[in-house]
Amino acid sequence: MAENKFYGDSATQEMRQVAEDLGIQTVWDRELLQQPHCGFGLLGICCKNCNLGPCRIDPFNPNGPKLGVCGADADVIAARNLLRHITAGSACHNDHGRELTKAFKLAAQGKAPGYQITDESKLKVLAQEYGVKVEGRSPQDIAVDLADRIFAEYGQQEGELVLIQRAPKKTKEMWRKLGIMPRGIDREVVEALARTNMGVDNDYRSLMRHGMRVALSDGWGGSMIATELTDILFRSPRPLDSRVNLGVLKYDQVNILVHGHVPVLSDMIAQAASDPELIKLAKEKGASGITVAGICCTALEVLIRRGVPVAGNFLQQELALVTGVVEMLIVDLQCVMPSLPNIASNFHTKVVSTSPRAHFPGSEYVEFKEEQGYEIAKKLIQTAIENYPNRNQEKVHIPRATENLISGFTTEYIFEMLGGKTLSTYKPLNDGVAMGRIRGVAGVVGCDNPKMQSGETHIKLIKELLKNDVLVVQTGCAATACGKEGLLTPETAFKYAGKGLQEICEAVGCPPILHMGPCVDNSRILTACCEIVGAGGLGVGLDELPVVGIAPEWMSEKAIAIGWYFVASGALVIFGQPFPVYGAKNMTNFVTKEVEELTGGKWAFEIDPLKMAKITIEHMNSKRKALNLKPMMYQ
Ligand code: SF4
Ligand code: MSK
Repeated sequence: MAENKFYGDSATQEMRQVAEDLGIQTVWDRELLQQPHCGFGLLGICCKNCNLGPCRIDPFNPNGPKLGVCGADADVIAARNLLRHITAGSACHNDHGRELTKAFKLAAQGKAPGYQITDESKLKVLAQEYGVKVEGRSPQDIAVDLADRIFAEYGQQEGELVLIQRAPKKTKEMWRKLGIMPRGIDREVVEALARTNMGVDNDYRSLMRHGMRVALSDGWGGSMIATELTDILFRSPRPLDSRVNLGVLKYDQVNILVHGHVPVLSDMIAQAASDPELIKLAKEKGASGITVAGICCTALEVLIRRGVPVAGNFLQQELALVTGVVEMLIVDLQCVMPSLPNIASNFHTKVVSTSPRAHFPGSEYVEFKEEQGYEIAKKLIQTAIENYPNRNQEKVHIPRATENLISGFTTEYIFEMLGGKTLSTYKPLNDGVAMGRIRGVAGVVGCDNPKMQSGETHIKLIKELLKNDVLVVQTGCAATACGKEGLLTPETAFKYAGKGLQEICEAVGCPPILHMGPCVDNSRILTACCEIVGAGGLGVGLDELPVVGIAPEWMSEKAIAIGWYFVASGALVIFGQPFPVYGAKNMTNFVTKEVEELTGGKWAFEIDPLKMAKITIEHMNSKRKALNLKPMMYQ
């Protein structure tokens, strides 16, 4: 294998070579074939919202069209397109929250035997926020009422979301003043689609204001609901050890991969895999046991609660199959490449799709129903075991690379970590920031993207942030990228942390990078920011905090939605590559400058990881100055 022919972590490089040797096309090959990507698309100035078009604005030719057939200019076209991206991304998270609510209600009613309420204290806190009576009632009765309230919030037409009330007063007043406080969850999505139809909302600023409302209904609505209910159903995470990268797959075991996002499925597979009957069957078939590992965010759901190893992030989903040792790949939805059944056809691997929302031609379809969750999971695992003898040993290749990682830091656990069990406070963190030991907090999140360096952007960025005393919180595939580099172990991370950050981490016993879970758990970052404001000394609104959100290798519309709910909540958000907006001058100005006057947050686009770090540090410094905090202690 030629050294460094491919970029990325060593397992990715190794498996890309194997794929090439087998003549299997992967995401990197297809990305190359798309180059150069369409300039109009990249700039956000093509529109096919009606049959007067499709239209495109031509910024390259002075005599080219500057308006669509209907008269829409570049700003309107880019704003409508962007609003549709935000909406699709939010819809995914919101629908995920709906799925959790459904499973939660069925569990409470005793109709989904494999599921149960495991965190009663969190249930009570959430129920009280939703105005559900808790005193003298069983957890099941509380949960049924809570589920109904949440379902009603999806269809709510007027008023305000419940969980957004967690935000500081100043921030909520800003949203009300701007008219972007979300009224319901589904209604904001529907209104966004209506507004972007030809000839409805023709003002880019108004379209963007609604974009923020939709995004807020995701972050403080659907995503936060998903996080809360997942904790209540499947246990609230606490830090635990596990392993990451393709080397977690085993030569002598039945390997089952779960891929997608909604833990209703993956958790049940993880549970059923330790069923003695199934382990016995695996042994009868010649395997030494059953390995369940995950891809993408569903991996992180079962990682943070059960310590299930992570086989890989988004870009590694195809490579995982190329190992030739995967007996079954079980998918639900989001970020699941349509190419998988075709790649699996080169091996004995069975691909099973399970969601009525997400069908994959070439896969088997087994609809997952919570009512029979455990039975279905068992049946799927049994089929995977029966497939083990079909493995073609000549095609087997597992890369060695794996790393340890620690994950499972929640808003609540950070309380405990900082204040001990008796003292519930974020104050030590705030003091660390105020005294100049910690510069600020950066959320390094999002996907991995073949247009970038397959994870390397994350690594370079994070090392630079740590060096400059920035505490890092992570979710999603960005976290997996850092895990693969060994950065999610306290020892490795300490190697790179500045002196001030090290002192705080040592004093409170936390690593300088906190893995908080999958993408929906970006809602934990929102609630942690609320706690920081609540602990005092760092301003009274979210916009005053020295925090920055960064998605260095974003690819999904969900990342756009997440970025927007942070911008609407007052944060600077940096994307490695711009979302399609640069062809529209006023829109570019709006997202990178003007929006700051409205919410305190804004966008920056920068591909170079060291420059990303510089923008982050400068932004934190300016927030520190505005708060009149002490200079950084050691720099
Ligand atoms: Fe063209 Fe306007 Fe129709 Fe878009 S909505 S395709 S810009 S005519
Ligand atoms: S899975 S949205 S590639 S983080 Fe959440 Fe990873 Fe991005 Fe999908």
